[in-house]
Amino acid sequence: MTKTMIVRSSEPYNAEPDAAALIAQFLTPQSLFYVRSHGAVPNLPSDHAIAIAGIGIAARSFTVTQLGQEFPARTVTAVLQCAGNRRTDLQQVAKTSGDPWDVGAVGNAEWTGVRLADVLAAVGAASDPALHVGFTGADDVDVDGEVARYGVSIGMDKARDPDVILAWAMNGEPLTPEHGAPLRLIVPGYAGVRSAKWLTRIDVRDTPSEAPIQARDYKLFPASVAKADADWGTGLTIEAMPLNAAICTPRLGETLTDGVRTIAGYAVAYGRAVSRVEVSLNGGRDWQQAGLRDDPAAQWGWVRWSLDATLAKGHQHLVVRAFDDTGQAQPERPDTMWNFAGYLCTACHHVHVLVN
Ligand SMILES: Nc1nc2c(c(=O)[nH]1)N[C@H]1C(S)=C(S)[C@@H](COP(=O)(O)O)O[C@H]1N2
Ligand SMILES: [Mo]
Repeated sequence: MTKTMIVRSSEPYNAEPDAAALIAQFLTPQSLFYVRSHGAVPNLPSDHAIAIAGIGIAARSFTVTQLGQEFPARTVTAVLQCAGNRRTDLQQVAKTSGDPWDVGAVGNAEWTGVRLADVLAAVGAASDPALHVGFTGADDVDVDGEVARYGVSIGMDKARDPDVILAWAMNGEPLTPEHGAPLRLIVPGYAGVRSAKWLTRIDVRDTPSEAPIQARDYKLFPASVAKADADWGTGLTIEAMPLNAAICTPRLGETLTDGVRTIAGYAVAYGRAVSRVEVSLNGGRDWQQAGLRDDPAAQWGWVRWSLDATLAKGHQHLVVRAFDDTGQAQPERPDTMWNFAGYLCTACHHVHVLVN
């Protein structure tokens, strides 16, 4: 790993890039792409076979090579973001569980593989929207003391979306072991947790996955619920991701010299366009429109934005807010969205700096 990665946990290895390095390019290189693994990285051979089985289908297994031979290749540009991205903003409100991610548990990559829909059709899976498609990884993970294989599921409608892919490459290079080699799922628009790495098994089911990652983790509860009281069946299963934006430069607590400074970051609206991004230099009283560096209509990708602003001396309170194409902006303050697991911090991002 390069020294631009900031390690949030060494075992399992979890790391995010330096925020300025993250937005230096549209496609995030694998070496700068955050790593979020719940257990040890398994070492799978490149000819490892993935089994597909379940309701109404002719069970089969495919190696990555076979998938590439039997189905057309598909490349999708999509953001992958951990539901815990920006958790530190919620941890400033009150303690939460989970790794202290800053703004870097997100990346934008070009993923290549085959459509999950094509593979499901080839084994005869029904298109019934009441069905679920489960995914099992090769890694064992510990969820509150219960150790089990990594397992998640998505609904059949999403599974049949032509942009959901079984991917073997990222930005034109084979996946590295930490990003899921030889094959992972990519579910554009959904929280990173659904994009299972190190796939070993796909199964068509009539219920969501019962694996602890699906059943008792990545659920959103109101602020009034403590972890000890959580009724896992009632929490919101985090799937489709909401509008988010963050300032990547300057960083919280940075000291800058006065004059014209570039304020820059990313915005992501998942399936919607980012209609505008605004920056405030005075804690949210007045707003200026930032320039968008990337195509704001790219369906699953992110938009990097920047604003050259004149900063006066003293403590300055910078804020960013994005709007999507429904005209909706991010909530103003993180304290309105605190939850015990620190998920989905999508509040306007506030960064305090000292200018002298
Ligand atoms: N098998 C497996 N898949 C997994 C995980 C994992 O721990 N094991 N972590 C998930 C989570 S929570 C996220 S945010 C993304 C992170 O993908 P990355 O490490 O390639 O950035 O992978 C998801 N897929
Ligand atoms: Mo995640």
